[in-house]
Amino acid sequence: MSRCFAMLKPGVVNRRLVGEVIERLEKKGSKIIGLKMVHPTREIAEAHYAEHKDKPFFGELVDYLVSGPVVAMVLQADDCVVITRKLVGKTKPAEAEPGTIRGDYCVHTARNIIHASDSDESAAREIALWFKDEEIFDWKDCEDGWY
Ligand code: FUP
Repeated sequence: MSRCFAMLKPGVVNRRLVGEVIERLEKKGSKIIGLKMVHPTREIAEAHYAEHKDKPFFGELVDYLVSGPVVAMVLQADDCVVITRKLVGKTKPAEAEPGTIRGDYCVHTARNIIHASDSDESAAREIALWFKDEEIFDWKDCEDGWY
């Protein structure tokens, strides 16, 4: 079992797409073990995207993330990072295949509606950044085996 951090960016909340996007992740069979709405501080937004701090789009990216509440979650499944990234699609909406979340719901890279960890190491770092241990619930999965 591995874990992936995913975050619906402020545009998803604004466009009333929270349920629809979560439904896609949940129906795949990943287990939601953490879920909360949070209005990110600039500090957490900058820490989250620290790897991009020297990129020209960093300022805009952080401004977007702090512009309203996000929905943060922790997913768990076999190969959870790979599964989640496939559902999310490529970073640039123009390259994201129809049927993926980014392929279906956005046109601007800077507003690409969802974040998902790109490796197990990033997932561990991001989960620790956004969630306290007591906010994660590894509940007994009665459906385990059916997915
Ligand atoms: P991803 O892991 O798919 O979210 O992609 P990156 O880590 O490369 O990018 C993080 C965020 O930076 C993207 F979600 C959107 C933003 N970005 C831009 O605004 N312009 C770019 O050219 C690349 C990324």
